[in-house]
Amino acid sequence: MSKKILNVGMLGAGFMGRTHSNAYCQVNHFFNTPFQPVLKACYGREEDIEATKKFQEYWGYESIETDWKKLINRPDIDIVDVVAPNFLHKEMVLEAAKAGKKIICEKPLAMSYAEAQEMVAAVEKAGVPNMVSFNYRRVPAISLIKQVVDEGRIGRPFHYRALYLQDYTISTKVPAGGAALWRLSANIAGSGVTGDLLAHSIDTAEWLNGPIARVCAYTEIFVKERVNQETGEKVKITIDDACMFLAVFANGSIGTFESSRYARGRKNYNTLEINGELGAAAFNLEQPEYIEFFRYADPVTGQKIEDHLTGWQKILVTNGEHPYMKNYWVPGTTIGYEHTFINGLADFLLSLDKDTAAGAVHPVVSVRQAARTQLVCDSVIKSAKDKTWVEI
Ligand code: SOE
Repeated sequence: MSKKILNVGMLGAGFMGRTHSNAYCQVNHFFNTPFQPVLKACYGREEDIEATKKFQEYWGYESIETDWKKLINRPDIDIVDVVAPNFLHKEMVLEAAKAGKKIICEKPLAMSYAEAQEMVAAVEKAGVPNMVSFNYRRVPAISLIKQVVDEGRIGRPFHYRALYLQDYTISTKVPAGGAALWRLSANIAGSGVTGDLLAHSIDTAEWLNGPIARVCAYTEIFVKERVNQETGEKVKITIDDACMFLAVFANGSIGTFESSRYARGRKNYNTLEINGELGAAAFNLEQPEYIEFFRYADPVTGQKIEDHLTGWQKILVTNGEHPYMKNYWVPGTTIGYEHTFINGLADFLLSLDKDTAAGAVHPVVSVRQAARTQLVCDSVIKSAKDKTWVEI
């Protein structure tokens, strides 16, 4: 099948710029999408030009722009991919919607729910295809848990538990601001671990277990001042270094969420567990090809399964019948972090064409859905600030 060219404009050249660029390069090696992405142009600030040139060279972008508005409005750009720091997401998405471009945006969607609402209005008015990159939904194992929940194998859910832990900001010498550490500056990132890490946990939780109805949170800032990498001055840190919250889901189950960048030893420890009447399922990103599953009762009869081998099972999610896996290697061989972005992009590209849409494993996470996650994040921050429960 001859593929239709889709020219990509990448707005950012950092870590997420790499994960998204790789996905465009790889997607048609594994999925039969009707489009051929072409890495047409990437954006970087004038002062970051050397780093942007390296990025261009590594990934094969045809050109560089140092003015993101110019890049968005170039007639040869079809997809605008927003991977710039969070404070730029809104303006970039609004401009891309105005220009009628297809939009992919990194999480968190925005700095606040108010911004997110503006973005939803603009994108929906323009009627352009859009996706927010909540990549962990595209881990085959998490996707299998979604299937297990939808099949009724968990039954009535009681508990949901999520952890998202890192440890890279423990040293007081870690500066704030600058290309690598903008996540520590409130005016650039919006929030700390809540928007950066818990947004993932919340997105996955609501996908698996339905909407969160109310939250009660506590946040902490462990290092209150840091040197700004760009100005050399000491700045007050106002983002949440750690956040814990209790949640009540609309389905009556209750949840705990914990996130920190001070969890010594934890690098990208992203886990979840759901416990229901008929069964339970658990996932840990450090063993991404497995789910753990506890089968208590038959979802059809509701009867306890009598078996002397009852207990948690560790299931290797690499078979062709597991989500996404038929597109990769032979059973038993594994895939990794970068494939979550490839899987998400495949779903996006397949869903752009009515003839291939049914081939997408999951619907994409729209800007509207990501705004909902933003609302939960804002409610968590508000709850911590006001020291009270917040209804969502
Ligand atoms: C932060 O360190 C970060 O890169 C997040 O921004 C990503 O969303 C997460 O998946 C990995 O950690």
